[in-house]
Amino acid sequence: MNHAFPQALVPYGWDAALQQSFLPFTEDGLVPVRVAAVDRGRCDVITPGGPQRAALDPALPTGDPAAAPCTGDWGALRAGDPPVLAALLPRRTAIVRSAASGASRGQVLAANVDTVAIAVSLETRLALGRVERLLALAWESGARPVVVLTKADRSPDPDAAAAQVAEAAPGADVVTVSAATGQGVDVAAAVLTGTVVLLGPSGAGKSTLGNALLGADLLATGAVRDADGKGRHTTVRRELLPLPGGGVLIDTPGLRGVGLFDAAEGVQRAFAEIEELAEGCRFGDCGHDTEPGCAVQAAIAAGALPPRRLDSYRKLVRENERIAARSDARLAAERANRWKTISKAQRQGYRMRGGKDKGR
Ligand SMILES: Nc1nc2c(ncn2[C@@H]2O[C@H](COP(=O)(O)OP(=O)(O)O)[C@@H](O)[C@H]2O)c(=O)[nH]1
Ligand SMILES: [Mg+2]
Ligand SMILES: [Zn+2]
Repeated sequence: MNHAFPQALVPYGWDAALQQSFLPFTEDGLVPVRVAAVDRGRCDVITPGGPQRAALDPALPTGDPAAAPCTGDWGALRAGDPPVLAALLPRRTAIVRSAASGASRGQVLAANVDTVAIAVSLETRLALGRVERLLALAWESGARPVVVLTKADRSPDPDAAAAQVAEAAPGADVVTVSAATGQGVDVAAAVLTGTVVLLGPSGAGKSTLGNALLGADLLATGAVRDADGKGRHTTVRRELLPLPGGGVLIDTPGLRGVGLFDAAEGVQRAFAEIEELAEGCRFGDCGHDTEPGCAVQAAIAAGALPPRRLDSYRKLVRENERIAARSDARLAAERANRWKTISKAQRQGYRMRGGKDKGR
């Protein structure tokens, strides 16, 4: 039996803990792999012997977008023609957004991510609400968020922009880069560690930054089409690329609208200063509105908290509650359906026992 440590997977993040959790699969003769991309019922995996295209074992939960294999997953590959991805290892972190359809399910964008780089272009007006939403998503995932302000060469005052973003990103590093001049790329490389995923709208400069970090033009980039800053969707799929200083990069296609999914804790962390202020409110269930003794309103009155932050916080809390209610409704419906199926089977059993069976 081969219990060798797959050195070739170390640049992709393989470590002793993964080796440990893989032991049962080693005994079955399976090989450790990292999933680079999943499409059309197949996947690209990195094996100790290089990349391979594999089929998905029908036993994998492919129907559930929250549990289906995705970029960044570690798994076990069964040799064959084609090789088959037979199982997934438990995820350390998962970036989950609400799936497009009905938003009652979560969809995993990437698994086992250590650092979420939120790309924000300084070329266009700062969309702080979007940054806050992505920060909540990132905190919820268990990964560490970093805001990367891109295209510094296109901004009249990058420092002022960085200060504004920092106010909307408590607890997160904010770095400023320009791929055009090379400014800040070394700082970004130093803070973006482990498995790094680039998130942000199309045209934000994710792939360009990715290439600067990779030290090679491996990712396709696209010119911004027009003045509204909407880019073309140049990045069509997620990929897994080892970084020269260690770590792995996952580029993503631009995310236009990202819905939160079950992200209450992520929202709390993204608005940590409001949560902290709320500790000082007179009422434990203060709505931070017109209640007497509200420490949050007092901070706003004193100019210590931008009112925009409270609005944004409220919006994301409400959105998250709405989606939680919908997914609760879906679970209840699934339970009811299961019950219907069970009682139907029982009725059929009763009919059989009742002698209506014609003896076939
Ligand atoms: N001036 C300038 N342009 C940039 C910079 N980074 C990216 N761009 C341009 O912005 C456009 C979109 O970049 P891209 O990396 O494809 O964005 P993505 O959609 O987020 O991957 C491309 O035309 C890039 O050349 C930068 O630092 N400075
Ligand atoms: Mg791109
Ligand atoms: Zn209050």
